[in-house]
Amino acid sequence: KPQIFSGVQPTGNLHLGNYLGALRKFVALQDQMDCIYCVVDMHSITAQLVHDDLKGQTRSITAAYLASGIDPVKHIVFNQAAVPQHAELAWIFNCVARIGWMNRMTQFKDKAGKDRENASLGLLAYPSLMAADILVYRATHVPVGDDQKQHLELTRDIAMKFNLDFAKKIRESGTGIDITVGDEPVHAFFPMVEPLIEGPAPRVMSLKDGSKKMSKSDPSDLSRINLTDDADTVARKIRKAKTDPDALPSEVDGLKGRPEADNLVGIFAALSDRTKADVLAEFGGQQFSQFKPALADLAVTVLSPITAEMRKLLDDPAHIDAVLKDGGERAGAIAEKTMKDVHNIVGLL
Ligand code: AQP
Repeated sequence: KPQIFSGVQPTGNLHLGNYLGALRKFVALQDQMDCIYCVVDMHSITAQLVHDDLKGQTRSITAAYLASGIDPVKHIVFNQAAVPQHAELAWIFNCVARIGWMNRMTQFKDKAGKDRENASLGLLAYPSLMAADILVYRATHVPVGDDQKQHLELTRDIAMKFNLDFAKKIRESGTGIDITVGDEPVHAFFPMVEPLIEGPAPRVMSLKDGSKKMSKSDPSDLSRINLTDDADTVARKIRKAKTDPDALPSEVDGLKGRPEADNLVGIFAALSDRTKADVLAEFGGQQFSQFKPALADLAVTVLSPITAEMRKLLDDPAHIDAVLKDGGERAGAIAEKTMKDVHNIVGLL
């Protein structure tokens, strides 16, 4: 049975991009697969080391998982630091991955900025830890937003190099699996992960600039819809969202060269589980002054029950901690087994 792994960093408030790129997909996949959803707290100290309330932020993302509808009993919800095997496997992957691979990552270039020499070593090695997060469970499918595509390709490169470099040891250990890479059958230890990115809004863009992704670190709060925004704020942000002067087209082709229009139609489609074509069949020919209020109503209808439930859950931090503890123990048991096999394959006594 395919196994899902994904995670969200406990940095800042979740926004609509995180919801549509990650949480909503997490919930939808629960019926089909075994899912492991992590709050990746160790990732959140790569770009900024000291946080005012990292524990509180971890509880808040956990509350968002639960409020969105993730079932922590049927599936696993936990925080990364509770399972030390993530860091242990990341160290081994640091020795598998090449420095050149890391230097090419666009997220590293964006987050490190011009002063790259001064970025933390952890920020450079972020993709190794992400590969370890996934592969310590030998997960096969990873629901993420489009911005994580490059990191998942690197995860495949790391898995592939490990599988090839240790091919003889993997065979001798008897712990390998038969997979196909391209059309080639390969006896491997780590699977080749498949990203699950598709959907009408794989990369939700800033409300102020259709060429930039919606992001927690954008200095303008008007650029994003936070999960904690009240109905008036959501409506105001959508009203003020950048658009062009033309009416909405009737067909998807008409969105080409209109990034802001494309973004808002994509958001509407994703929030209502429809295709962009379907949304344009309803709104094509209408002005943004008509479309924006409908989008605001839809966003509030979808997000406000989640926000309300999150607030309720956060009133009982002991419950959240109990969910994380239980999830950490169950995740830890799987990770421990993988690391025992990895030690054996690598030759660590
Ligand atoms: N704009 C987005 N559209 C679609 N998906 C997105 N994700 C993030 N932004 C968008 C997805 O959310 C999940 C969690 O990502 P993360 O914890 O790594 O957070 P992030 O990517 O650091 O979030 P931000 O807002 O982009 O933060 P900054 O500003 O720090 O870079 C992932 O699945 C991601 O793809």
